[in-house]
Amino acid sequence: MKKDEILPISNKKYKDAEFVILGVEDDSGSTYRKGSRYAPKLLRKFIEENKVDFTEKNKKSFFGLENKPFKANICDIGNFSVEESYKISEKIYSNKKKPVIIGGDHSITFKNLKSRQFENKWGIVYFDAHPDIISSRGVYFGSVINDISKLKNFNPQASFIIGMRTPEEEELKNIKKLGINVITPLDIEHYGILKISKKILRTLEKDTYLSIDMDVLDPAFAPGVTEPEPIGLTPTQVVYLCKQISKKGLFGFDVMELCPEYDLNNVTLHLAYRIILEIISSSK
Ligand SMILES: [Mn+2]
Repeated sequence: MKKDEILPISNKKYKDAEFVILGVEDDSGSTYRKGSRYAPKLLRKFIEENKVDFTEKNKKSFFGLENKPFKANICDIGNFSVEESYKISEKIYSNKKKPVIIGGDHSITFKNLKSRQFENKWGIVYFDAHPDIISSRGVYFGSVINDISKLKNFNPQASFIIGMRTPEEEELKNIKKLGINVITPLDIEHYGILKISKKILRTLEKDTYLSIDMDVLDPAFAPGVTEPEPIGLTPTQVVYLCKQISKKGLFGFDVMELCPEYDLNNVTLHLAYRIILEIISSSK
């Protein structure tokens, strides 16, 4: 890995890092637009070329409402194939560190969670326009939540799908069967973000994983995704909720389904990077 392909927020060696960033260059689990495999490389290229630097030396070190300096211990280890990423995730988890995965298609979330030993009950917060809970087919980007539901100690009642707006009939049945919580964009509009956020924080387990499909955002903000759907969340809503959840504690997170070929002026890549930074900066 060349030095300019490592993100500027990488400030520690692996052994001293709490967060370990890895890109996974794979879109074999996608059946719609291909191209998310290029996202990790192009995101790094964009950050390097545009000098998007939020490290303290650049003085842009303040995040969110708390104006907290950006002080997390981070090691960016580069980009990998999906097969390589399983072993890396296993190591990250066994070393009690937190993976930050840049996708790639959404099936990578399940493929890497499989590498963790789940000793306690745990849940997921899944930001996505689609519930990805198909059960008639497995281990692809439409079955992620159903695949995850079979992992040890998974608690669907302490899990959320946020931003859903295009479920299939089969998926609505599976949501009910599993008992997973769903929050739609209209729920956020109706109840207000504070009320929604309190409900999420009340419900989560101590062990929580956060997964973001960039298509949870409205295509006006994030056109460069695999499967865009109108009537999505705003960046501020996503970041607000993610920061609250991150403050409570996460054992890892990912940002998936970026599709740079359809992006406009790299706005989706830029937003994805900022979301990653905001989550890390709020971590407890
Ligand atoms: Mn999706």
